[in-house]
Amino acid sequence: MSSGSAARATSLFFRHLLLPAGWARNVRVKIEGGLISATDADADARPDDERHDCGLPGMPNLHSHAFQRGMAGLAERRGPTGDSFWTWRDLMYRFVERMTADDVRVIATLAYIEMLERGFTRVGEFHYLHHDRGGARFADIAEMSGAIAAAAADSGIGLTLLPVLYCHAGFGGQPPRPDQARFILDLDGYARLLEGADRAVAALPDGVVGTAPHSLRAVSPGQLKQLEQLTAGRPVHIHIAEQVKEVDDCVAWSGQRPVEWLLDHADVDGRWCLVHATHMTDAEATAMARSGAIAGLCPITEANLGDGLFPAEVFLSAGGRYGVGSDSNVLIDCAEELRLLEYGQRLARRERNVLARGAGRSTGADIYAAALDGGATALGVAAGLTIGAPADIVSLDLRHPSLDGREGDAITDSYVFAAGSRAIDCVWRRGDKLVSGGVHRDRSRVATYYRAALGKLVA
Ligand code: NGQ
Ligand code: ZN
Repeated sequence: MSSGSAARATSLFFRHLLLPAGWARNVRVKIEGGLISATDADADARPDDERHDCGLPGMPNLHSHAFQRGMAGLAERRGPTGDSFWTWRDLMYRFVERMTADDVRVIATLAYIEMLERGFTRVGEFHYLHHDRGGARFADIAEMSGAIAAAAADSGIGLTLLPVLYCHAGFGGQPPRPDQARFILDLDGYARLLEGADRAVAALPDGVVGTAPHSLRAVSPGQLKQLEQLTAGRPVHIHIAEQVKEVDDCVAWSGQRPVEWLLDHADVDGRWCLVHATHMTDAEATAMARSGAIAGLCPITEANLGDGLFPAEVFLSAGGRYGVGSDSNVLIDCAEELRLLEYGQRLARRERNVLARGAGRSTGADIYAAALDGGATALGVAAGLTIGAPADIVSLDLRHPSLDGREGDAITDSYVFAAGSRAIDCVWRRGDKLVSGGVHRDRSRVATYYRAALGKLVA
């Protein structure tokens, strides 16, 4: 990533800018060393200011498995019997079998470029592909973590790396399946991986390393406790209650439902991100909200995999916080995640404007603000365009017919529900303009490598 423009002081001028307090007019944003040093509203543009119509803070993408971008669209053909999340997972395992560290790096770089083009400026990479083909150990246990960090560096996206502990095939410590061999670690290995991940991410300007017990299926209660001790103070992400079978298996194993079990057996607080948390009783949704944990919602993937619908109303009325993730990366698009989040609720409830926080409030603006705050918290960084924060900004072209003449929250509504990511013009990461006219500066070069890698993998 070139840091030419990030190094010196620059100023951007926006006719409309979404600041933490809401939309402001005629804002000069001063950027020094990639960080915001001032946001002056109702200002006059100066001759050297780079002028834009409209800017929003870049959205954190709190849950990604970057390598799955390589199989986008390749799991949509009906199989012999009952297609489900579990048959999809078998296909996904087969796809990952042949991937080298170089393949992962190239596929992740393209995925991250697309995230930047579609409104995300930081990614939480839930990273569990640790070993070489056939489960062979790399000389450096953090080789694959290094490939992810390199993809973040090459694309310019902010990275919160979440090295995953994956030990078992199911509840009660079931031995892993052969096709899970590339994921498996014990706690000693995990401790070494974490050190390697810290080293890999230290090369990035604002990298964060969290921790991720994969799921209650893959990690035993004893391992979860040890992991908590090993990783104190870091963001903790876990997949939970995504599928009904997982809930049933958890009840058969423990007598409790997954979210119920977790809240009873771990110190779940605001450092935690519970990814999916789809299948919860009202009591679980209320207790989860009160714990302060962030719900990691991935509407496009949850729809694609047939997971089910998050109990948003109960969760939000208990004060729950959420962010969004692109998970399987079958389609990468911030506005589309936010739109589908609301549309799922509308379809199920046969109501409108479900996620707006009260009468007279804008649905798009409330979802955008909630996902910004929840996503940043989950990824261990500050939210929004505040002084001292990285200048991670997405500009919209207000000449788009669906945005023409819009002001204030109507901009957010029209972006999320009408124009979508086609209205994205430029994207800055730490003050560096990576995307112009909706296209990342390295897209075509990286797409060439990507096609070569895929040509080999999808033969
Ligand atoms: C994953 N994906 O880690 O990529 C999982 C599948 C598993 C989702 N849960 C693997 N959507 O759950 O074991
Ligand atoms: Zn996931």
